[in-house]
Amino acid sequence: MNSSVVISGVGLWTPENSISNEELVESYNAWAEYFNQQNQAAIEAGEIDAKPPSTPAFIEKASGIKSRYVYSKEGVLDIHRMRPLLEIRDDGQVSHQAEMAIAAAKKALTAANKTAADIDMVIVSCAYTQRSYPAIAIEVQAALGIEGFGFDMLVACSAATFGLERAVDAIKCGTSKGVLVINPELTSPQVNFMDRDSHFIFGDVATAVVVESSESCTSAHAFDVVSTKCVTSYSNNIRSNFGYTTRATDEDPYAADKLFHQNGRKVFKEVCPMAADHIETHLRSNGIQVADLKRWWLHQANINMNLLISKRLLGRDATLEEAPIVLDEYANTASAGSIIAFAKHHEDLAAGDIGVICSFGAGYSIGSLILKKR
Ligand code: CO8
Repeated sequence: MNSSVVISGVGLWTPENSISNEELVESYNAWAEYFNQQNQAAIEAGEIDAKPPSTPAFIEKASGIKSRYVYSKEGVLDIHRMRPLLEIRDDGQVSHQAEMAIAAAKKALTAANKTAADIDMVIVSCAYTQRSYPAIAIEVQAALGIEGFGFDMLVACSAATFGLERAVDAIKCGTSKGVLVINPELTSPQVNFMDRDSHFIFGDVATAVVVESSESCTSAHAFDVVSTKCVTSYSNNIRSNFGYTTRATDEDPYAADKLFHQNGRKVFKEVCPMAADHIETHLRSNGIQVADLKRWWLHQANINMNLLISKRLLGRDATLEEAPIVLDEYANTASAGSIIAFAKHHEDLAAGDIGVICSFGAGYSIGSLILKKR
């Protein structure tokens, strides 16, 4: 029998702390009131705009988000700080992002029925890494006792799917026997909690996936990777200018443009048709009809985007069973969103059932994997 590349295990690590819309808005509104008081003269002179209040009702209606998890809750709701407080760790201690990655990786290994000896490639792929080098992936590799190599990848919201494509190709080519693709999405340090348009969007989480050959697979819940497809198209509508060169430009390293910012409306309008077309083309090129899909593990940025994409393809609303939503609880977790949906909603599928993982976001970047339950 021909061997195939399989996803044999997935791990999800969820932080202990969460912040509801109500808590977040109470803090933002208190900060906005304080800002407006402090800047009353400039606001009255028309030099700066007053900060408008945020509302939980807007957030839930516009995005479907009800709460988000945070790696560190300390400092986020403090109106004199408005950013998380992370404990300083020295170089000999495990870094924050590696800690998240290791926790998710261990769960994925257990789910895949594998040990460190079965893995020889570690990809840490996410929207940001907390340092440039040594790679977080190499720190994780060492902590787990994996021989071989590791590297970091950054592709914003499509980091997980793009990393998985690299893993699938490595198994296909025979350059690796087992790959861990890990997405430690520590987004909260990059969220502008003083911006009402985006303060509610993101949450922290870590996911991990084991990719191997069907020949070595002993997992109870494995999926053949039928096909992968990645595409990018340059856009400035989702951007962060954070980077190591700021020091050399004498700019404010904490300015709003150094944090996540976007033109959300444009993103919505441009990315929905791109993602729908991408999924349809990918399925068609593999001789699969949209109606054949049992499950859509879609990127979790906005519930209205997911409804629009699935409706465009199906001609009707997808049910929650077909296209599960996790963003109500997790918010947008950058590249991890579609993998959380997969982690929570795959064990009920029967042999032969087909599903698609699809991410879409900054770049723009879109990545999809067509999976078939073994
Ligand atoms: N409370 C109350 N009112 C508000 C608020 C608020 N918090 N925010 C805006 N409003 C008001 C606006 O001022 C506006 O008022 P008016 O009509 O009077 O001008 C009205 O509400 C409507 O505002 P919008 O047009 O902005 O609202 P939308 O319905 O478009 O919803 C969204 C905004 C939710 C942002 C929506 O546009 C959206 O989800 N778009 C898609 C965005 C998206 O998917 N982006 C992907 C980003 S993630 C990614 O790519 C990864 C990046 C890397 C990770 C980064 C980690 C930090």
